[in-house]
Amino acid sequence: MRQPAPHPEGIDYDERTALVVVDVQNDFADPNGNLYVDGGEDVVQAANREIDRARKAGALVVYTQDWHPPTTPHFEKDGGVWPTHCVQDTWGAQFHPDLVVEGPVVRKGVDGGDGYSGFAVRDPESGAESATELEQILRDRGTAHVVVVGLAQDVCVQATVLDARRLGFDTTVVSDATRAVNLAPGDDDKAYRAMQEAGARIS
Ligand code: VGL
Ligand code: ZN
Repeated sequence: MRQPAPHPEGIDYDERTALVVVDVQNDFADPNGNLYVDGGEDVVQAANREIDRARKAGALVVYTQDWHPPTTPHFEKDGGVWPTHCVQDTWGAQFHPDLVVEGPVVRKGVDGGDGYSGFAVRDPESGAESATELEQILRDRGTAHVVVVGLAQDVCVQATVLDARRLGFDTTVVSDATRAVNLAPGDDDKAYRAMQEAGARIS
């Protein structure tokens, strides 16, 4: 698949490019958040910079929002791996107040599924995957190129990038507009490698 040439001023946005802003929510991006990602607050300004460039070029900007019920096997207290975070209608689930939000919002994890990728949710009991509305939103716009920013690099950004590649989108992740959880040291490097092996470009 054709990869766009690196551009000195960053990504070349156009009408067939969609910027996907992954989970820039208080629980990840605010130091007081329940699943604060180191440096998460820096992602807000970097994401806003990409959002501004995208909008000026007529590119679609889509947002994902981790949106869990209070009880879900996604959470440590209920048998999962994560501290409780992004519970529906709480402060932690709200977008960071400085994030410019103008575009469709795709919520994931809504019915207790894992919802790492913006494109699909996974039933934690059966493992069955079902699509969110994200792919259709992109197809309706004739999207060819997907640019991904947000949190966290080694979890939801990675899952979203891998799905974007699986679905055939030319895909770029903007490295200064994402940060990793690093539950295990080196998860960030592993994630970049996996994304590159899937054909994504790291900008
Ligand atoms: C995420 C852990 C759990 C993310 C979501 O947005 O990267 N990470 N749920
Ligand atoms: Zn989550």
